[in-house]
Amino acid sequence: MSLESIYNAVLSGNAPLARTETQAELDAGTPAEAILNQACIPAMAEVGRLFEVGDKFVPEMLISARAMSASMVLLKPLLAAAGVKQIGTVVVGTVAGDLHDIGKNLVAMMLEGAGFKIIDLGTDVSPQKFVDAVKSDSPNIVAMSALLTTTTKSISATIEALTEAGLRNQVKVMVGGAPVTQDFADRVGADGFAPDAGSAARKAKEMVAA
Ligand code: B1M
Repeated sequence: MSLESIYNAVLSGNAPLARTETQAELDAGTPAEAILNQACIPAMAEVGRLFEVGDKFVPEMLISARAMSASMVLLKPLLAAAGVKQIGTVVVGTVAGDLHDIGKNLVAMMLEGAGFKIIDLGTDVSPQKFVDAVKSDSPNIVAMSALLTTTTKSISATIEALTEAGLRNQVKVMVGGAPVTQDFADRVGADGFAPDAGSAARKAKEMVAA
């Protein structure tokens, strides 16, 4: 039992082992944040590196993602503190054309823990679906995640759709994901950018307070 065994379980895509090792580590008193930041996230980064150099393929990325999710089931209730006073509503989604949801789920979890009500639209969310959610749920923030260089253009398409629908002034837009930068956020006219889930929660609080 160690952070290394969780790392190895996620890296090798062994979901049952990831779950039992995570439980054992939690029982031993390791904080959920340490398991997430020192085992699960580095393992997924290594999966990505191995994919890049041709040593792992899409099905292996998928089984590693499932193993990370098995660990997340146990970490989620500990990361998102219960009973926090609600400070706003955030519509969250991974943009059109993009199926990556682990980072988006983490961001949603941290926002929930910070006191936001979360409306999670899932993955491959079209600009129209974001527009419809803003109309029906009047969120304070629309939070878009993109993991592919090619799908960052869906972020700008969604911002344009919000503008065309006359909703852009009613809602703040926060963006993030591996290929997204502060410079990109500025260029597409987003109100906020965060490089990781923890800073996304801080940024969202700043945005509603502003
Ligand atoms: Co894909 N994939 N993938 N993949 N995948 C990447 C992203 C890639 C970098 C791998 C690589 O080449 N090294 C590469 C993208 C290259 C690029 O465009 N620059 C890639 C590719 C190419 C692809 C496919 C095209 C492969 C193919 O089919 N040939 C394909 C595309 C499918 C599609 O979406 N249409 C594909 C498919 C998949 C799987 C389905 C197999 C699986 C996803 C499963 C799932 O999500 N349920 C998968 C995986 C697992 C990955 C890697 C290995 C891991 C992603 C992940 O979960 N990371 C990834 C490599 C990598 O990232 N190093 C890769 C862990 C997660 C916690 O981090 O998502 O970055 P991340 O989220 C962070 C921050 O980015 C930030 O906070 C999070 C937590 O701190 N953040 C936000 C995220 N959203 C935010 C929003 C915010 C703020 C912060 O505000 C709103």
